[in-house]
Amino acid sequence: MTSKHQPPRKSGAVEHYDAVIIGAGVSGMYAVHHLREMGLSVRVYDGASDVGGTWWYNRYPGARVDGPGSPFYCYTFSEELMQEWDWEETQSDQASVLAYLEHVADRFDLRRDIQFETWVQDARYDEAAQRWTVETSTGVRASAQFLICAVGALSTANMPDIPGIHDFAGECYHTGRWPHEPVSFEGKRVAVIGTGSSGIQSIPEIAKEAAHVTVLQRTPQYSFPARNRPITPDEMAEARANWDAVRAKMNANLSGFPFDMHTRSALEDTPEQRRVLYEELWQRGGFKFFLDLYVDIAISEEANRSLADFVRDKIREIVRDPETAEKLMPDYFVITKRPILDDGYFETFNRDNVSLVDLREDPIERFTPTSVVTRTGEHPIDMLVLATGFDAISGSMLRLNPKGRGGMSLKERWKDRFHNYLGLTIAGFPNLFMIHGPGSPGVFYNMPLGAERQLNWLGEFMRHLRERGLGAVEPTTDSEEAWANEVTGLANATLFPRTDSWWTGANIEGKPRYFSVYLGGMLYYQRIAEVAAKDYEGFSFEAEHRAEDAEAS
Ligand code: NA7
Repeated sequence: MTSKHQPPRKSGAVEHYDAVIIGAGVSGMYAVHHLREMGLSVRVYDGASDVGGTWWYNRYPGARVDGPGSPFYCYTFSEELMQEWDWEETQSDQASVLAYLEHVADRFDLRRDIQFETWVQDARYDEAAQRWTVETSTGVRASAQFLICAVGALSTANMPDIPGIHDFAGECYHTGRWPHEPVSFEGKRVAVIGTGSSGIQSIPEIAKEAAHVTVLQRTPQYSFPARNRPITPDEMAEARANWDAVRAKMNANLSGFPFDMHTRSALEDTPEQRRVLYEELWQRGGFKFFLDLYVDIAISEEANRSLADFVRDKIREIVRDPETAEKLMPDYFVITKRPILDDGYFETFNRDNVSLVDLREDPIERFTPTSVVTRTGEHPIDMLVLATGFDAISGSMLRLNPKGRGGMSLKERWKDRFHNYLGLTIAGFPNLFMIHGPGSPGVFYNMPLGAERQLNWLGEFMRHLRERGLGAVEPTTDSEEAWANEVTGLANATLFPRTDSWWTGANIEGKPRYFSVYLGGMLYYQRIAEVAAKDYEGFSFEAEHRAEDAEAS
């Protein structure tokens, strides 16, 4: 299918732009808008057939925003956009978020600079020309001074390598690659591998329709009630009326949402007082649970244990069969895997058509064309749902595998560690910029707002280069090392690195194991502003090559 939005392009021709942007998700969309406003010529390539990125791909049943939610998971760059868009629920479903992004694309006429159904197959830096050349799956080639990688932190699907999985003859879907056509579970025996957000959101929905659901669980999860509800017209009107103040609060808040920050330690309260707070937050539900918690839940083992015990008690209370409840019992620090919001997940195990296999004691041995075989027996199935997550944060950059100075590939450069400076740039890869890459606050921050803030900073950086006749910029390896120490120092002050999670890369075999997210949240934007104020400290610059120099070399 050729995208309806695109004029035909001539195969083999080289097109010239100021910036090539890879990805038309939340970040890439703002990149087009912002850089175009600055007067740059831009071109975006995306493999999907429309905008939305992660929200275009993740169409599985039950997919919803599971962060602090609407109306604050949104762009902030346009007052009019906020005034005209009505969010309907606190935890917007995938279709609503995608409808919003489609509206943004229409409103700001973004699609005219986006080429869909086009994968960037190769991106190479040309040292003489100080430009990037990209080759695409449609044969179009482009050259640009700047390469913006808006490739998504959760977009490279993790496909489990289990003996016989390719022989399975029934329907098989990864949640992050869900079909656009309706999927029917009616009368089917469905196995779901994975109990992260995608599994926990989809399992209750699948169970409502399927004949039987077998949940194949490798790690039990702490999950919290989403308590999704309609946003009232009054709430929407209030957010609009106070938009300037709301936006200021979002920018000042550690995680980018308009809420007050809490400073109380769990250890200042008695166990009874803690339980009262946890119960109140549990009943209210939503992601605000985590924002209104004690400040040291992810820092102090004792504080953490108090919440972990509370959630374990809730699981025992909800799940009627004690054996199943024990299998669902997480035994690591709570919230050190990405917190999950659910709509009746634990209750689903009280249904007659749902069973749980604990893969730690009963691992999958293989698939046959009609079943999954675990150590203790065979489970005949008609459908397999892979809710197995992503090669997160760094995975999509590695899939792109750009080649920098001297043809060095990113896979080579990132063999042992995801070297970067400010989560934005990589030594040896001049003029390449990452949005939500490793070393940035990315997935620990309100992502649309984070993309805006990174891109606003980058826009100024590009202006700085152009005004001074600078052709190329990259960080020094010393500044990369100092940044890595800063990122690791923040992480090591918490319990996060002590749990296996996609934040640490532990979900992907052979991946370097360390916590690669900058945990300072909003402080990051102060840090990058300081770097800019010090004449872009930590970077090395190259003057623009004159055309005749480039030709001679
Ligand atoms: P996650 O959170 O990475 O969850 C993936 C799940 O799949 C998790 O339970 C994994 O167990 C499990 N998994 C992965 N590979 C296997 C194999 N080979 N065998 C058995 N189980 C496996 O991905 P999601 O898509 O749910 O969520 C990603 C983010 O999207 C989410 O955090 C939100 O930010 C939105 P594990 O825990 O690794 O033992």
